[in-house]
Amino acid sequence: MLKQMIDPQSISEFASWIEKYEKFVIIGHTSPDGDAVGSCMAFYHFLTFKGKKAQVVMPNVFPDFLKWLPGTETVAFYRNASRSPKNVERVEQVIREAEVICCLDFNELSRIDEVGELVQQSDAKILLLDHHLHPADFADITISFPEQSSTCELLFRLLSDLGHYEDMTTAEAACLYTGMMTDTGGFTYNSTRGDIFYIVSLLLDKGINKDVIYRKVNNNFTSARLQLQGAVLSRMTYLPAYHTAILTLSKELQQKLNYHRGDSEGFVNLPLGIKDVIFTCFLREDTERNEIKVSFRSIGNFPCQEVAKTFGGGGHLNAAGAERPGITLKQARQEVITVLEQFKEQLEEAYRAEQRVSYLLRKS
Ligand SMILES: [Mn+2]
Repeated sequence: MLKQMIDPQSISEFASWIEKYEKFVIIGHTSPDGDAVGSCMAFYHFLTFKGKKAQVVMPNVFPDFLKWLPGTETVAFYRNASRSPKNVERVEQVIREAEVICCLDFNELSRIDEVGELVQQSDAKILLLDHHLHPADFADITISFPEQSSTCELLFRLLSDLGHYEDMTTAEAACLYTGMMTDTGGFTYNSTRGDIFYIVSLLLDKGINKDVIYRKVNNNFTSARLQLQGAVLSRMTYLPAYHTAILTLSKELQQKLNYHRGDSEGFVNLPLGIKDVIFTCFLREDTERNEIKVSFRSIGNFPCQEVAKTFGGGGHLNAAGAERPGITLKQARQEVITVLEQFKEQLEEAYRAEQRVSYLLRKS
């Protein structure tokens, strides 16, 4: 049995909205990932099953490896590659007419850019369902559990609490599984609780093929993308004294290897595969703006957001980023190395702590 987490009052209030209202809009965050698209599409299937008029809205497009998710052909994008005003009008209209707006996988309206202003102007009831820290106070019902692996895990709980498990389709289960899988890196982090796997087993009982889902999401690269990865890795700077590795991607290399937006997604994680590396940095020269995009990742308790702050950026403990306008890639790399010196003791401490972490899950 799943332990009840969501408070019964939120559940019954949302159930009453389903009774009362017909027009639902479901919104995921800008640059939607597997959890955003998965949770939005699962919610769309659920509300459609309930006989509601449901429309998923995304601030911008999601990557190709998520297009197979059932129902994505119905999504309305505020911005797409062609920036057509027709899209904007369509989104403005559905949000204007919405009676209920469901905000999934983000914690504040700034995470959905211009769409956030439309939500603010709307009179619709708002549900926020999310697992990011510090949810802003803009919803009528806020269901926020930062310790959940994913919004999809939380949505599974909500749908079960609403008595929907019996009627859940394979399509819905596939959407929910995708979000749980992608937000935990294929169940390699943020996923040490047993009930995550209990939920997975309930999703498998709905007939999904998790092996195929894994392949659709992860084995979907072009050969050019893999070649780009090889070129970036061959230029890696490894700094054992700081337990750090830095990757760079110049404009020149992007042109040479026919780079497309999103092709370097996930590169920042690659050096974490090196024994003894606990902190990584990926620097990419932007092709549109004169700036360097900076991403950081760490494992354990080394705080990425503290490093990002010194570059005017921000983020979380294990993932953060910044933008550095008006400098070269070389200068950016030198800046990082200089800052690493300030964090040297913290890096060493975090590295030592990581060595002490046990494979045994201590009950907290
Ligand atoms: Mn998420």
